[in-house]
Amino acid sequence: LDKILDRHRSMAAVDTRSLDALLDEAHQLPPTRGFADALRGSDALGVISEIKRRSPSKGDLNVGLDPAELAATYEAGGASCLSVLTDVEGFGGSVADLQTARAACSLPVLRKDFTVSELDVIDARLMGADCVLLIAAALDTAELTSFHRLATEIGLDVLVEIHDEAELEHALDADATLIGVNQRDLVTFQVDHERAVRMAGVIPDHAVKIAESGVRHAADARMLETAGYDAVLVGETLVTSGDPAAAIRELIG
Ligand code: IGP
Repeated sequence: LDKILDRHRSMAAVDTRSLDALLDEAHQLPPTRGFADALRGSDALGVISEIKRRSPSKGDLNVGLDPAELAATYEAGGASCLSVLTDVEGFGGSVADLQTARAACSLPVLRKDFTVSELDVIDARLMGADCVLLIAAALDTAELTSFHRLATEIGLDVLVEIHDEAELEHALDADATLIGVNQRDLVTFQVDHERAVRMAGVIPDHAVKIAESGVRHAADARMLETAGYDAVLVGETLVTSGDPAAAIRELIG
């Protein structure tokens, strides 16, 4: 994580584009698709289906995937939302992947990337995302709060990713209403279902609760749903499945 963050921070440091001009542009865009609303609307477990070609921990998952075809398949399977990796070096993603996937379906789309600057937040909106990811472990409280406010101001929903109680405090201080518990530790890459179950009990009920990473089987989904999660965010299981639509139907239950 530190290596990826360093790379993103050094890119941000040499970005000299005008914040004001980009903000103006962002304010003129048509409304977003309503990522949070898509998750709040239903009693069934929501599935946020991810388009991920590779990852630093697992290597190649499905480098040759077709983002348009996969997005349409996810929608047909009943996914609530899409998540698309746009990080190039670590995950083999791109802005083009996000735009191609979004154009091929009517689902709201999360830009899955390492947001480290205000420009990153605005870029997410300008590239067509409906929701932006803020990783609590990667940002200090002031950044988390100001990026969250900026994103909301330009019409983006915000998913704040946390691991534990301390990060939850930061998320709530920043007024987060979409909270994702990453079951995978960003340093050891271990998946910890027990921590996810514990965290579901301490996230306030006004927030939409999302369990991220390491969701494979219907049994995982049922366990997380019973613990109190409104949705799961699933990548590897779907991009490596021979029948992603059927896999989503099973996770929904
Ligand atoms: C999906 P998985 O284990 O289903 O492929 O995980 C998603 O949670 C994972 O890609 C992820 C991620 C992130 C990727 C969670 N948080 C932050 C990049 C950055």
